[in-house]
Amino acid sequence: MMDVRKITFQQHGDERGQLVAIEELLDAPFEFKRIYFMYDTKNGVRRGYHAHRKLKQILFCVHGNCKIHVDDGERTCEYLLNKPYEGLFIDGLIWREMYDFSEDAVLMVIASDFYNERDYIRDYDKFKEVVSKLHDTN
Ligand code: T46
Repeated sequence: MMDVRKITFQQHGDERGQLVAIEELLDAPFEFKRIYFMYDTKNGVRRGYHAHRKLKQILFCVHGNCKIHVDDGERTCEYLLNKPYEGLFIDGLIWREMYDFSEDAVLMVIASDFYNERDYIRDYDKFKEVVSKLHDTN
């Protein structure tokens, strides 16, 4: 089963506008160590093209919109992120690609761990191999 799902976070709205707060283990289903964001993404760019071995993340398009393609080695799914209070939770061994960024898109990610290149699988065939080994042992 693909462990990817949208999470709708509580909006603390009042007459001044909106505020969203994310606390680890309460609003997000993991502890987090890192935040990063991408913006000024050029027209037509598609990025990602990797899976993670262990990392858990939530992706938010806090401004503008973009799409996320996810693949667990058996099936694929596409998600549109276009609300600042909605996040896409992606657990570990999922191939992901981000695309169709609007000009004003800011894609923010909270991650369960520090940046570690060894956690990345950047080759699709290798990803499929790791997934099938995992299925064989389960
Ligand atoms: C992911 C998707 C959604 C760092 O130095 N620290 C960091 O924390 C990150 C994320 C990246 N970098 C450096 C590494 C590269 O030189 O920033 C550059 C761009 O990173 P990358 O090509 O990995 O970016 P994307 O858009 O392909 O993927 C990123 C995340 O790396 C990845 O974990 O799941 O966003």
